[in-house]
Amino acid sequence: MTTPHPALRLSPEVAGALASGRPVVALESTIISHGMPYPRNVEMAVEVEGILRDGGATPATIAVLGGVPRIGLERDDLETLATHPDVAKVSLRDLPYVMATGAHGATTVASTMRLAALAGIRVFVTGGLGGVHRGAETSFDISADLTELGQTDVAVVSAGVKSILDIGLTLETLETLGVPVVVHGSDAFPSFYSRTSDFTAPMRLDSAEEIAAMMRAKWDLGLSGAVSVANPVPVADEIPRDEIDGLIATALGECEEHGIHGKDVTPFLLGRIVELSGGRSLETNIALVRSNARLGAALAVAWSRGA
Ligand code: PSU
Ligand code: MN
Repeated sequence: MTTPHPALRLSPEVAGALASGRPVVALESTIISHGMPYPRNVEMAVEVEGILRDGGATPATIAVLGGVPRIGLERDDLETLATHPDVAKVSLRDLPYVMATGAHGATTVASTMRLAALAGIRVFVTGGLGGVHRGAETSFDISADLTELGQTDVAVVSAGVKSILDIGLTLETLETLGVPVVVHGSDAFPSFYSRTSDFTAPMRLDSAEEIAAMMRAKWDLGLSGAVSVANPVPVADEIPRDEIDGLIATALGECEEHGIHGKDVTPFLLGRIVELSGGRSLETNIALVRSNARLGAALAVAWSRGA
């Protein structure tokens, strides 16, 4: 096992599970603080930890609290992340700042991946990845999630890439960065709210065991970086593309009108899509995180069997 980096504070439960080689799954916290409204955000966070436990894995929600990177949180910590007015959205470059200033920070996919890897965790469950934004040819808005996927050895389970982003350019960038993109149980690349997109699955595997074998093959060869696992939203919870695309277009237009840019773009768009859909997109978002947690637990179990 990897010795956790000394700057991290692991909960006793997570430390114990890692030390004895039991399955552990990392969870991000930006989805709590900046991705969903209260109280659904904290309810989701607690529920997803329960799903991981039921699936045989120890949950390790990751955030920076009072300047300390924490791996594995208590209920009170989740409540703080869900309600505190000054929780920064912390991507990789923000980590040193929140640590030096003793602030609270909710970690994105990029920073959660890095902290998970520093703790020795290899499986991470989230909702949606950041990527190349539409119009990136002029805005240069490309999420640091992508560069981190290119360099840190963690399997990241998501529901694909939403069409607030340029899905095609995001997939091209992942290819350039050497990140395998494997779709679980489907021939289509999923677009978060919907099971399909205009793109086919770059790779397909139908079981957690096969995905774990791919992780092992990649890292045994010394190929660094993530394995991106895209898990399509369950059929019953999907919002058809023609319905969600109109709402996304409206939200994107408003984003431009208000001159919103940088790290505020994704939270703004997610919040507006929840409002414009009358709350339906939030229910879909929660359903897909639940489904990702079920797959992530199975993947962590398969990984720890062979590790
Ligand atoms: N997509 C979602 N919900 C989220 C995010 C993305 O459906 O909460 C968050 C994740 O934490 C992701 C981050 O890592 O937004 C990407 O932000 P940016 O585009 O600023 O890098
Ligand atoms: Mn950005």
